[in-house]
Formats: sequence, structure tokens, C-alpha cells
Amino acid sequence: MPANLTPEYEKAEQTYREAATDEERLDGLREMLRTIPKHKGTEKMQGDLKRRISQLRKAAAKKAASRGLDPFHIPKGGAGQVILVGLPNVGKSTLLAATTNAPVKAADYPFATALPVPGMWRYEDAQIELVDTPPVTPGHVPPGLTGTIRSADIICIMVDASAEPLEQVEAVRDLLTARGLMLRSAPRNELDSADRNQRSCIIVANKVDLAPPENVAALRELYAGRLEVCPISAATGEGLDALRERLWRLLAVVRVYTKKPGLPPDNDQPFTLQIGSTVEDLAREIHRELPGTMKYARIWGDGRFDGQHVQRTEVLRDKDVVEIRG
Ligand SMILES: Nc1nc2c(ncn2[C@@H]2O[C@H](COP(=O)(O)OP(=O)(O)OP(=O)(O)O)[C@@H](O)[C@H]2O)c(=O)[nH]1
Ligand SMILES: [Mg+2]
Repeated sequence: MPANLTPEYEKAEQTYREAATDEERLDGLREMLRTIPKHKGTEKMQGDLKRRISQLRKAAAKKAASRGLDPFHIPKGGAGQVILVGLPNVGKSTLLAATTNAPVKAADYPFATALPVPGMWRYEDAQIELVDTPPVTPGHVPPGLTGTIRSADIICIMVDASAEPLEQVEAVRDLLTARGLMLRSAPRNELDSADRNQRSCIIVANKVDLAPPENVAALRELYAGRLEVCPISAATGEGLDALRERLWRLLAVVRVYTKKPGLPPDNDQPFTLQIGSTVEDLAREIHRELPGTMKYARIWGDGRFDGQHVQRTEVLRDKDVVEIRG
């Protein structure tokens, strides 16, 4: 270590070493460059600092650009994210258009959708996020889409029930299992949490208005005990309520309303948390530091004594009203 380094410089270096983000690291390096004594003995260090600043700045810019511009990255919203995966023309965009306000384009020609598009499907006072996607074809998934599929909470294999639906399901299933995914028609909270490849999945058999009923029966028979089949018509609306109900059950969440002491509950937007979540999990959703400062909570709800005092480990139930007390 060359001599003559000031306490100011050493402080800057410590900030740099303890930084958690690229921004903070950059600030640290810039401060080091600013405070380093400028003389012959530190020339090499100054050059080194400039190089590190330039490298880190480029790397950080690249990271930010890829985050901001990646059209296949769909941020999560609502109670959970449900992705539609299917061959061309099966009606994925039509379903989004029928159930959400998303600006999707349904078309009577295949490959109409080029990029994933999310939309919110209302479920009572909560929302299910539905993602329209560009089509897959046997043996091919559009570059980028695999990541979108992997990060979704629930996968819907969507098929046109009027056109060889068994082959369509197999084609999509092959693509997903080839990418390591294990598909199960079980709610999220029943998946093996140690196995990061398990996904809740259902088959959505669309266009039942055109399909002979035996096509849906054949799907049900073939996948009995493995994957559930939801028959719908995105065009007529048939089966959409049942599909939404099914997706809600698979998401396995509870809705919780918060309130401040002496005030009525915040009724407009419930928090949605995984079944099994506790008062402490809710506190963390509200604010990252709240679990540290909270002491107990009061709860109103089904099977609760009004305003019952509970500990942070209390498991939340659907429609609980919670007041967190510090
Ligand atoms: N009869 C009937 N037609 C439907 C139904 N759903 C979609 N369609 C029609 O099927 C065609 C394709 O619909 P899209 O929603 O564009 O299909 P897609 O799966 O998004 O197609 P890609 O974007 O190419 O993957 C359109 O002409 C729709 O009107 C349905 O339930 N019944
Ligand atoms: Mg489409």
C-alpha cells in the first residue's frame, strides 16, 4: 500500500467494499478517485481506478438495458402469473382480448402474435395476470420465450379443441418437458418446494363451440389423473368463469386487507399471499422493515374473535382484516 493515503480515501474505499449495488460501487470508486492524493506515487492507482470505473459503468449500463428492454421479461402482477402456451391460431390472443384490457391482436391467420403481452383478469376484488405469447411449433420455442414460461406461476397448455387436440397437447408438453419442466395439475402450495422445475399446469381446450364433444372427452380420458382439462370458447365466453375459478384455486392465495388503528379496513386492494403465509409475511409485503418493528397484530375475519390479538407466526386466512401494531 503506498503511503500518504488520506482517511478520506480510506473511507471511500470502505464504502466501495461494502456497496450492495453497482450504483453504490460506482459512487465509491469515483469518490476514491476524487480523494486519492495526486502525485507520482499514486499514478498507477489512479489509472487503475479510472479503468475500473469505466468497466463497471459499461457493465451496469448493459445490465440495465437488458432489464428494461427485454420484451420477454414480463413483470409479475396481481395474485399470480398465468402463461398461455400453444401452437399458432389456437385462440390465445382471443382469450386475453375476452378477459382483460390488454392491447392484443387476435387474427384469423397464424403467427399473429410476436411478443408476450400481459393482461389482468379480474377475480372478485383481486386480479390474475394472464400472459399472451407468440406461438410455439413442434420442436420450436421462440428465443426468449422459455424464460418467460419458466418464470410464470401457472402454465396453460392451450389447444384448439376442434383440430387434433391430443397431438397439440403432446407437441407442447414435449417442448416443456424437454426444458426440464415437470407439469402437475396441483395448486402451487402442493408442489414440492424443493423441486424448482415443478409447475402447476392445466390444459385449456378452446373453440369448444366448433369442436365435437368427444374431442374434449378424449383429452380428459388421456390425461386423467395427470393434467386437468378446462373446456372453453374464447369466442362465446363458454367455460370462462370455470377457468378463472380453476386458475384462482391453482394460484393458492389468500386475500388479506390491512387497516390502521381506529380506521376502517382498506377495502379496495387486498394483499394476496401464498396459502400458509403468516402475519410476518404480510408485514414484509407492506414494508421490508416492518417485521423488525412490529410487536403483534389484531385480526378480524371468519372464525376469529373480532380484533383478536395474534403473534407474527399466525397463519393468515382468506379475507382476514389485519392491523399490525408496533
Ligand atoms: N369459433 C371460435 N373461434 C375462435 C375462438 N378463439 C379464437 N378463435 C379464432 O381463431 C383465430 C385465431 O385466434 P387468435 O386469438 O389470434 O389465436 P392465437 O393463438 O393468438 O394465434 P397466434 O398469435 O398466431 O399464436 C381467430 O380467427 C379467432 O377469431 C373460439 O373459441 N371459437
Ligand atoms: Mg396471438
